[in-house]
Amino acid sequence: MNIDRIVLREIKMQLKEPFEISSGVCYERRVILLTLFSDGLVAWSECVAGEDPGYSYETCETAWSILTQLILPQIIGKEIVSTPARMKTFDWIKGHPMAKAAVEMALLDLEAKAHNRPLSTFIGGENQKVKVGVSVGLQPNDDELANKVGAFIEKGYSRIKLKIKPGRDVEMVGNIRNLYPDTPIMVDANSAYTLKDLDILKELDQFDLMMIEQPLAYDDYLDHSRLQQELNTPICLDESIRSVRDVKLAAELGSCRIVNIKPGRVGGISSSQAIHDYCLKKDIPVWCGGMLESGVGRAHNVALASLPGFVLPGDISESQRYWAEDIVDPEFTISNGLVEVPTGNGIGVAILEDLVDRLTVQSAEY
Ligand code: OSB
Ligand code: MG
Repeated sequence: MNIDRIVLREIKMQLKEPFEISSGVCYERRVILLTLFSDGLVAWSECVAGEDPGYSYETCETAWSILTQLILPQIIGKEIVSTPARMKTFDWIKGHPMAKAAVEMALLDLEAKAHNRPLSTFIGGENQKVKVGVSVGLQPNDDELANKVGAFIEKGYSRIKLKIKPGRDVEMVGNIRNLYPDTPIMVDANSAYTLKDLDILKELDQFDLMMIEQPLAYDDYLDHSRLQQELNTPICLDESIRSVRDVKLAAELGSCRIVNIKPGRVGGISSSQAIHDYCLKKDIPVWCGGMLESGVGRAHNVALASLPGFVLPGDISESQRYWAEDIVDPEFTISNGLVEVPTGNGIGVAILEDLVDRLTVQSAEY
């Protein structure tokens, strides 16, 4: 596959409602889209870097810079024999997994299309439908949260994730648990606590939560291990897991019992597969996280979540949960708590290019 042309774009997508987590609020998603052209085929991926460095040090600016200055100039006009081999040539760049993941995932979409296969089965996926949950941001008050949760349960989501932070935790979660005694519920703190908050975190044990996601600092495996020993509820790591090496560390230390895999955070699909394979061997359940993706990133996530180790519902909600109008056709929809894995070649969805053009705020071409 020779890479004939590359387009990198930033588009602006208005969220239906602001999404608030312990580290900040997102009103509008700045989505970076990568398009690769090769021998008549067109491949797409999304870079999930954030608007600010509240979740990870990567931002739209850092990703744009790494992609345009270091990676894309090395891809244009080049023959790609295999995606892993090509990606290896970027190992010298330390970090920047979200920028690298965008390139890897576009190359995989291209490769799958060149083989006339869906991305899902091309990467070892087996399931035709994936279980999905919904991540509910912090709300102005408990009543609004309860209403939102009720509507999502009505929609059929198979688990509810509540964002928490100090001051919005035990009482808030207890209220939801009382209202919805049978719903699978989990919480996500996005690193808002320390071991000084042990008493609060222990109180969460009473609510029969599926897991507590990333309660402590993103780089603290030791304190997560100490906390896990004090809790009955499984800890799930998100921010802390950037590679299969991190998972091995966390598993050996007992820092978590569940792992959230986001391909952007770990540098792409191949790294996600390595984490998946290790966790499957170690009996650690995994699930696919989300970064408020457009339909492009969502299509990649759905393909990944079709691998057999993804036994827990992912943060892969339907397009309508985020956007008035998604940029893919068909958009993603939920039915009976499941999202269908596209069966077309590659990511298996068409891109609404006119809409993408209208939303574009900057672009670079090679
Ligand atoms: O911690 O999982 C997270 C969104 C942005 C940044 C971090 C997180 C999230 C979510 C949203 O929880 C999940 C989704 O895409 O629906
Ligand atoms: Mg999280």
